[in-house]
Amino acid sequence: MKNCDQVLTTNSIVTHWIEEMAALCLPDKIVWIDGSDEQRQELIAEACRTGEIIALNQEQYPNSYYHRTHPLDVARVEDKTFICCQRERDAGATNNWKNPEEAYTEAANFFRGGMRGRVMYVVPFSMGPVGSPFSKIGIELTDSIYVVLNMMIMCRVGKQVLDVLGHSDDFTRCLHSKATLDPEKRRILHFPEDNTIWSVNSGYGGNVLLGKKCLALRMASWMARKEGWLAEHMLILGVEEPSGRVDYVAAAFPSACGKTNLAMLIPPEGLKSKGYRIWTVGDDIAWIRPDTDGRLWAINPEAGFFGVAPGTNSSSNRNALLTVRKNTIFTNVVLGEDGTVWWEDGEGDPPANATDWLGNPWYPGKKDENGKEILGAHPNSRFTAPLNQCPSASHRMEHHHGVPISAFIFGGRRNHLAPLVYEAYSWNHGVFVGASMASERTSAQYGKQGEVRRDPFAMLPFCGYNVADYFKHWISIGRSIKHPPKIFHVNWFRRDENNKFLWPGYGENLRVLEWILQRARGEGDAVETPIGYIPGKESLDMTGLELAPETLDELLTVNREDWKAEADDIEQFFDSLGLKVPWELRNELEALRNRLSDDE
Ligand code: OXD
Ligand code: MN
Repeated sequence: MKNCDQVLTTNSIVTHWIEEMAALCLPDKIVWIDGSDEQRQELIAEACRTGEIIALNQEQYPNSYYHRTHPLDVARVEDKTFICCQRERDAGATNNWKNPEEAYTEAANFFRGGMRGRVMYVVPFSMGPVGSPFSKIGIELTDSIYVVLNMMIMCRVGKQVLDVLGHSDDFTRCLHSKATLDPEKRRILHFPEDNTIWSVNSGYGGNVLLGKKCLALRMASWMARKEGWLAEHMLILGVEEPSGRVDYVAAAFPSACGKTNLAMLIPPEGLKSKGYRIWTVGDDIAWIRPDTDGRLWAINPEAGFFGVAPGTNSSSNRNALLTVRKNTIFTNVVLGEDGTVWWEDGEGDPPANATDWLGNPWYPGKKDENGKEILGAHPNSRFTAPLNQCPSASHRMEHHHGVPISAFIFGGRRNHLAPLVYEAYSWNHGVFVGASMASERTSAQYGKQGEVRRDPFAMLPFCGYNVADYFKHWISIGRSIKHPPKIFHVNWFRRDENNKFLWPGYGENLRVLEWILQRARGEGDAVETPIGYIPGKESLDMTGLELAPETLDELLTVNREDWKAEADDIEQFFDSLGLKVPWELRNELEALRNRLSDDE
């Protein structure tokens, strides 16, 4: 291999592909990432020298660094993200589609010569424990040390991955170049038929850490359908009961619903003193397979957290704060002259002589020329930190078969409609609940306040194939296993007539998880409603929580008129997905309508 000191594999499929990509991008040099700490330190030194990253105060944040992205490159770009497969209908109504030949040709122009004067790093990575039958291998070629360092936290990276790959061609070919960072020429392209991902002209996490959303969700969902498993946008956590028994749940929520907080939940005093504990397996992605015991088993394919910083504080998520004290990369937060970091709605006061995410001098309350407050940290600023540093990290993280799932939980932000929790009547009803998941926009978000955005299974931007086929796949998985988990829906965000949240949330959510797990075991008290089972009176453990009985009643109310309107809206949504929406879900919609009209 030209301009390369050391090649870490004799797999000629790998080396030919790298040579081909190098001939396109024209890097000055090729460097293989072996996963050693020694090489990592060299990369850190190089990136500090060029200013790509800045060393933080090493006493307060050992081995931690700071990075700013380009101001126009701060989030995932759904309008520049494409599924490139032969038939447009395989991408479905919710994905952008491109013909693969056209996509390659256009993007090759953006990649061509883009690594001149740069190094191309070869990052072999495993999603899931190295060598586990659940895991998938990828190799990312990138011209960004920031990407390499993040990948080394988010996945298992290094020579041992190539050893497991051996001479196989079963790896995802991931090509990334910052190129010129031109937003117009930004493309995030998935070629599921070629096991290939191309990402160009971005340096922001979700677009460039190709193991995460691109491989572990979009590509993996395509593979999972073919191979009979599920790749889901779900956290996984274990609830340890006073008896020592641990049961695991997997939960899907749209962005901005506190997934990371729930994954690291700290039990409230009343339940902690009884002996409850939470074990974090993952905060974002779950790969789930049927096993011979008739149950579904899940791993978290990632090894780290790429979490949103603003709003993370000791009451919302103390475990996250404890996780990011070392070996962490902070992106687009406030940087103090003393090498400390800060973000809005975080902990303590901002540092003196700070600079904001754009690199400008910044102090709290700073206003722009129109009198509008300037935020110090970008709302989508992030921390990247190793999962095993989390105080609640599960010891089963490295287990090759993962954990058995007892319940699936879907959720969203609904101001008035959905009760605190309800249980689906059956697997297919649960799939219907997942398929019709939605959040209402809050004032801080895009679009009109209160407008409902459907986000089936929280997979809208991440399902790598026709979402209607994806619903069908869920239905068939349920049919194929002996002990399907029960399915629930939660809403932590219900408000009263004064627009105040009715439920305290955070650690108190464990009270709801407790009921869910009782129900999953066939215990616990429940009441039938038209939308599903809700907790019976006194079946939620309220030890240590002051909540007026009327508030709990309000939290569990099901308003038939509101739900009839919801059913109409779900029908419209299904219609928008084309003709392939499974009849089983149409039946569930009909059954819901019938239950809503019964006994009125
Ligand atoms: C994420 C997301 O960044 O879901 O995890 O948007
Ligand atoms: Mn996510």
